[in-house]
This record gives sequence, C-alpha cells and structure tokens, in this order.
Amino acid sequence: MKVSVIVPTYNERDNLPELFERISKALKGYDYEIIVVDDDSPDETWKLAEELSKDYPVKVIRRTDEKGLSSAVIRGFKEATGDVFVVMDADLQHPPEVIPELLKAIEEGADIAIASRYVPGGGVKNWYWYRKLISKGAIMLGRLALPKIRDVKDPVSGFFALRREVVEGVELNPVGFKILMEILIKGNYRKVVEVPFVFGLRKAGESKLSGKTMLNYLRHLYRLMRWEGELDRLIKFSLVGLSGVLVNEGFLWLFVHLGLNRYVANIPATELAILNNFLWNDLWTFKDLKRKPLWKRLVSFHVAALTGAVVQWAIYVPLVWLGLHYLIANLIGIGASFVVRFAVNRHVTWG
Ligand SMILES: Nc1nc2c(ncn2[C@@H]2O[C@H](COP(=O)(O)OP(=O)(O)OP(=O)(O)O)[C@@H](O)[C@H]2O)c(=O)[nH]1
Ligand SMILES: [Mg+2]
Repeated sequence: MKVSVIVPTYNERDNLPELFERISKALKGYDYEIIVVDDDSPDETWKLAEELSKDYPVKVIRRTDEKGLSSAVIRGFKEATGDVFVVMDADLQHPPEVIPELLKAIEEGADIAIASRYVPGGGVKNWYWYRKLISKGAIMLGRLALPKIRDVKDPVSGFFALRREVVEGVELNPVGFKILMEILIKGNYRKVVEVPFVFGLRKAGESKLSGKTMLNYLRHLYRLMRWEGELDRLIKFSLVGLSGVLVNEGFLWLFVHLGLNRYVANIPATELAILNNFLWNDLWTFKDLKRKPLWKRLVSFHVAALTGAVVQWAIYVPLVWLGLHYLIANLIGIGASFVVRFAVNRHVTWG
C-alpha cells in the first residue's frame, strides 16, 4: 500500500522542516510520498520544499494560475500515485503522528478515516468559547441540512485519509469550501471511521481564515443541498404547507357554514390540513424515503406539527412582549416552526 500525503500550502515556509521530519518518522516503514501544492507563496514555500526534496520523498506543485485550498487538494489527488491519500495542513495543527492511526483504520476496512476533533478523546487547544460555538454550530447545521452525513461528528475536518477509489472519477467542485464535506457527499464509499485528535496551535506563519469563512460555508452547504436534492424537498415541503393553508381555511369556512361553533370548527379544520400535508409529503416530497410503517410516519408527522406550533408560540409571545409588532413576531415564529417541522420530518418521520 502506497501512501500519498497531500499538503496544501500558502506561506508555510517556517513549518516545512518540522512537518517533513515528523511525517517521515510517523511513516517509517511505509512506502509514501509527500505532495506539496503551493499557490506560488510570496515566502517561497515551494522553493524550500524543492530543496527539502533531496532529503524527503517530496513532489512540489507550484501553481501560478490558480488559488484556493480545495482546488489545491483536488490538484493533489490528480498528482498522487498512492493507493491511499492523506490530506493535512502544513502548520502542524494536524499532528503527523496521527497518520498511522488513520492508515490503520483504512487497513481495517474504512474507506474514509477522519481525524476528528469531536469524538471522545479529540478536541481543540486554546480556542475561545465563541470559536468553539461557531465551529460546533456550523457542523450541526451541516449535519441537519445534509442527512447523508448526519452521523459524522467532524465532517469539516481538514485532516483525513481515504482510498483512491473514493475520489477517482468523481467531479469535486473546486469552489467548494470544505473539501471533506464535498467528498462525503459526492465520493464513492461505504465505511467512514473517525479517529480522535487534538487540533493544536499553529506553529508558525499566519492563519488564512477570513471573515468571509462563514458565508462561504453557508454557500457551500446550499450547493451541496441542491446537489443532494434536499433543496427540492425544501421547496416541495413549502408548497405542500401552502396547500395546507388553503385546506385549513376552506374547511373552517365549510364547518362554520354548516353551523359549527367558530371556536370549535378550527380544530377539525386544522387536523384535515395536517392530514392533507402528510398525504402530499408522503406521496411527493419524501416519496423515496418511506422506511417506517405508515402509522409511525403519521404519529411522527403530528408530533412535528405540534412541536412546530409550540416553537411558533414560544417565539411569538416573548417577541410581542419585547414590543415587536405582533404580525412580524408571528412571521418570525412561522419561520422557526417551518425549520423545526422540516428538520423533524426529514430526520425522523422520513428519516
Ligand atoms: N495551496 C493553498 N493552500 C492554502 C490556501 N489557503 C490555505 N492553505 C493552506 O491550508 C492549510 C490550512 O489553512 P489555515 O490558514 O491553517 O486554516 P485553519 O487551520 O483553519 O486556521 P488557523 O487555525 O488559523 O491556522 C494550511 O496548510 C495553509 O497553508 C490556498 O489558497 N492555497
Ligand atoms: Mg491552520
């Protein structure tokens, strides 16, 4: 088994000697190569890497026509000759000593082995609480938006190993922001294993994280949702919801005209709307996902509706109390209820 370690770099000159030394120690006994994909760093990282290739099995790719972390990794995949690819940062936040553990997981049958911050034993060093919160929140959102990766605890890790076949022939979007998430959605694989590691401190050089990171992440999530067909479901779910409003109003009108008390008529009208929505979502929005028996889907759909109503109310009341216009407060409540109902139905009712 030959291993290709792919390292994207931009101004990482000061980290290279230690990085190569530790990789070579960690991979003693393995047949391996290191592929540095450098975007023409002003500090001439590529030049130092070329010099060090006398002492280590390093191949340097100096890109002058393209920039970007994901596209650098994809380029690395194209150049790699190994059977297993390892992707890692150059700044030693990804300890090379973890590579053998990743390779062991692959040898034991995993197609993708992720060095994970969020499984027991893993973690981050010296992060402010808000950076942790943002990181965890972003991951939770991703797992919620993309049911395919909902069991992966750290789907945005930049440190992972995979069999060549996982990405061979797969068209990965170089604009994609988190390359692992792109691979987890589009790659060919069965088994994913997560190996704990502690995300350390950057050894030298500067972070390339920018203020636009979060926005880029959301755009990437949106693109992956579209690719997965989850966006279509969201739209269908909305249309079904609108049809439910018509059903609700229509039956309310009918029942009142038939002589039913206005305070009571609302109840059967709402239940009929719920049944209407269930039917269309079952036959249309989630038609490919009927894994649970009908009665369970029905019960779960009602639970989602009730949860949504409670959330709507729980948002409406304090917002009105805070002085917001009641119609706007209700709109925000409806928005929250929509998200909750979609999430519960996608992950539980038709999960
Ligand atoms: N080729 C290439 N490499 C990049 C680019 N941006 C970042 N990198 C490399 O990708 C790795 C991760 O970037 P970092 O800036 O360390 O990102 P981070 O680890 O999330 O942020 P810090 O915690 O601040 O270090 C490092 O090895 C960078 O040198 C790029 O545009 N092109
Ligand atoms: Mg870093």
